[in-house]
Amino acid sequence: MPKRRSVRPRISGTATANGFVRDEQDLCETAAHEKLGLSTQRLQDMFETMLLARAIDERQWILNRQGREPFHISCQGHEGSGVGSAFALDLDRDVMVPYYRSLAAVLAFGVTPLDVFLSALAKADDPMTGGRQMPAHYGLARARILTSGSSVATQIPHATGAAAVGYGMFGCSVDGTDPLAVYAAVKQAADRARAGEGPTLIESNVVRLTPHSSDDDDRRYRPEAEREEARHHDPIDVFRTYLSSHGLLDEAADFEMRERVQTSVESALEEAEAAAPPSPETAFDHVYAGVRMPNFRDRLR
Ligand SMILES: Cc1ncc(C[n+]2csc(CCOP(=O)(O)OP(=O)(O)O)c2C)c(N)n1
Repeated sequence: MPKRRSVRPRISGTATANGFVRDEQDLCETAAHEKLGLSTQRLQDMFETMLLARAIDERQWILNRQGREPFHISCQGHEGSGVGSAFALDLDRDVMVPYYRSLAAVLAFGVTPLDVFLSALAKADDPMTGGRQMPAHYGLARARILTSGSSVATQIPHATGAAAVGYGMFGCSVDGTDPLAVYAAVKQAADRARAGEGPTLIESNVVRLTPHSSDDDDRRYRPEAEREEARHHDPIDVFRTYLSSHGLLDEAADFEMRERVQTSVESALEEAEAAAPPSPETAFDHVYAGVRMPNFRDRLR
């Protein structure tokens, strides 16, 4: 897992009129990470975080099918965008406002696999909401992640509140399957903001590799060709290809990371499953001030 530390890479790419920082030629054919000042260690941390998100997510689908996690909404396809954005930010200063597919981003910000499973399995020790929210509603004060509501797009006013945004803002569009393209864009946005140049709207173009959630079947509404095409843009493959073609990750390191990730997922799940559920009497805690859930079991006696 990446350490909570800040980096200050220099962006040498040029911003075009619409603020698009990624020059296709530039980032695809020459070493983007060098321009961004990213060390091999940091790149491997990014990749491992993507693998960890994917492994947790895959485990969650299984838990859902086994009836152990009530609902799952997947991050698959969003790992590159999540990692690229989170790694470009300062974990000691910046605030994240995620949505339900932001697993890789929140892991990079300090959420642990155990936090994720405690939340997904609605345990009392779930540090997000104490087992009161649906799975994938990330929010964690210690990691500077604002709590997320279920209503679509409500994170936008939250984020605007946090960032004091106005209209007519600087914007750019990036390939969200490429963590380095997203990193470059978010780093530039953060640098602009810190220099007092205002907010940036970044459109991060991602693929969704799964159905909308565990409760629908996308074969009924998405053509096979479209689903197949998305699989060719799997951000994990995109980044692995990048790292190996630049000699930054060999087979052995890749294998070792995947083993480590699986071990971490299995042990976190084991611990989360053994954890206690919240007691029924605490159902109103943190929801209504000063209201205690009646003890129905006593009344039925
Ligand atoms: C205000 C509101 N209306 C409807 C829903 C139900 N809902 C949950 S996710 C979703 C689709 C969101 O689509 P998009 O933002 O494109 O993200 P995707 O899930 O496809 O990644 C809807 C309609 C909701 N959560 N909130």
